[in-house]
Amino acid sequence: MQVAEIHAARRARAQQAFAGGGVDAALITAPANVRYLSGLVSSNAAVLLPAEGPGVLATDSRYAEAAARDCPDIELVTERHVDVALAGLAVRRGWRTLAFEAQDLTMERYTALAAAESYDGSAPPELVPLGHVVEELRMIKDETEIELLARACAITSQAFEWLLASITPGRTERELAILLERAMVDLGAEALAFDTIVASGPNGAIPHHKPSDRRFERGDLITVDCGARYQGYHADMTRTVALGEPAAWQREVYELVAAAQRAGVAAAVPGADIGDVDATARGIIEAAGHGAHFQHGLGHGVGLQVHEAPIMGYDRTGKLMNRVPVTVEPGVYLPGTGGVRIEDTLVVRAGAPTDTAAVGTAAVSTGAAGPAQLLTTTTRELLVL
Ligand SMILES: [Mn+2]
Repeated sequence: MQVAEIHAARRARAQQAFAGGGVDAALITAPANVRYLSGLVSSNAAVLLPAEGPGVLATDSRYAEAAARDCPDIELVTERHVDVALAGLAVRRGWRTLAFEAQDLTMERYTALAAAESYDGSAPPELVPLGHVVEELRMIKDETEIELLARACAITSQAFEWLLASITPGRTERELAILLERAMVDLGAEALAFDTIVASGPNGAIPHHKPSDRRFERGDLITVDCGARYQGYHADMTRTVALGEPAAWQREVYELVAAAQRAGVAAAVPGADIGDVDATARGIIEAAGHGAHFQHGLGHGVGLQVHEAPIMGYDRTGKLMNRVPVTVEPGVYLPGTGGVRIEDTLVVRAGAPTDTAAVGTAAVSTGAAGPAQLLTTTTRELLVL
């Protein structure tokens, strides 16, 4: 399938998803959703999708050339106020009920969209929330998307493995983060998927610690949470390593988190309830008396955003499906003492991918761990440096 056809097929699926709900057209404004439906990467763009028939893309003059090049199959409007331009077009075409993405539109932009002055004498459209229609479509990835995600994850694993030689006493968290980020870019990352976390010693107890000037010491556990972005797709991986021979408690906590992580990966199968997957991993940590030391969710979807549907937590419902990439990232955090987190990005699979060569990863089979396809491949054994 040509790239333009992929985006046209996605728009058709989005139309099917909201058609029949009494909505004449949908205004898509969330940047990742606009990119998913049009192929355009822009900080100021929107897509107008009627319930039936071709859609319209709007962006401003800074992106007009890219839009003409990358999105040749969709009508293009070049305007600075993309929401109002497309809503005006909808009204002129008789599409009176307009669904909008309440999760994205600010109050200020909504107010402009609802204002009579925006419509040159016509009545404004009736605005109704669309819901997370496009985010739900984005959950299940096609093999092309999985290939890009696999590339982002391969860069991440490779950069991390290169970094291990630089984890030495006296090095600061900030220095290590910069070395890793540079390595990911050198290996082909277009950007970072998110700000790198390096948490050493007692800082390991803070799940989203910001790298500081603390110097590594022998006896530290060091948690590194990192990811490369490749053609829009975000990798997410965490490893915890020991600097010097670990104390008994460090090894014990590590083995506990590793067991919970393996169980979570094994439970991530098509049809599994996401609350149950969380509970499977969490139950192991709770049984060891550390339930209170694992307060975040087990994982999340990854794709055009680093955190996207499905969010896997103890208070979440929904089912995993074939070709849904997620992270599995349990942790144990001991305030004032330290912590361990182990995280992989993986793809929920009903079976092996049809063309493993195209997916570009050696880690298709996870053996006893279950049928998931692990995209981040660095060892999960405790590395003692
Ligand atoms: Mn994550």
